[in-house]
Amino acid sequence: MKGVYQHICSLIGVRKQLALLLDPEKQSMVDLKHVLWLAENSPVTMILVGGSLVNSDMDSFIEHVKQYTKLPVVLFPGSAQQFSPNADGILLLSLISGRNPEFLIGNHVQVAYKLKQSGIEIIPTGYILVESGGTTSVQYMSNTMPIPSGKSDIAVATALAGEQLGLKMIYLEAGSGAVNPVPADLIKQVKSEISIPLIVGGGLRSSSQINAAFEAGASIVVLGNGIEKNPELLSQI
Ligand code: 1GP
Repeated sequence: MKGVYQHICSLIGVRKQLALLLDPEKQSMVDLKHVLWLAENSPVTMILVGGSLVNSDMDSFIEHVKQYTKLPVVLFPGSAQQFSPNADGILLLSLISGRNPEFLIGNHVQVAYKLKQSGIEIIPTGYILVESGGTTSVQYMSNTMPIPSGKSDIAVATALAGEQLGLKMIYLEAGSGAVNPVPADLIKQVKSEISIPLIVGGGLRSSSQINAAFEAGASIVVLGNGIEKNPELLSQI
């Protein structure tokens, strides 16, 4: 199989791509077998695994996920502790909207050797938090301020700087369970300035919100809470 990043890039402009976010702490809330069956029969192209607070064993969770799907499983770590060599890849997130050195480079230094030894695919990703109508877990846990949702010029310049630094994807994040998703106009403006894939997530709970994100230019839309609450949403998209 092609690498995950190459696979994502090859599908851009060909079809819409969803990423299903599974939080190991909330595994009891979903029927994993059923959700992954729905994912296999939907536009989902990868499974993301991670969360703000993960105490469960990532190795066994990913093993469990892989029993039910052939989709690539990619780590979406909320902290340096969230690692498993069982994953196919990792979104190596640098929180470029924030000014907390630990989330820009500190955590990365701590896990650099472990990542190299594991041999898993590394996808360097510029992570941009956008204000979404309330304090989100990611905002609180990272101790960073999101970019105000009305300041798309700052979001665009941040994404552009990420691309210029050599990051391979930009992730526009409203935060898990966000009151308001990233505004379509902001997605559109960021998309028009960058040439790397654009991931959008946070607070997307309906087909119309998901379609609006795609229409604005998202290459990949991430769904977490929306699927935990209503797995059938996957078959409606
Ligand atoms: C969170 O963008 C993801 O990091 C998904 O958010 O859980 O709100 O879908 P939701």
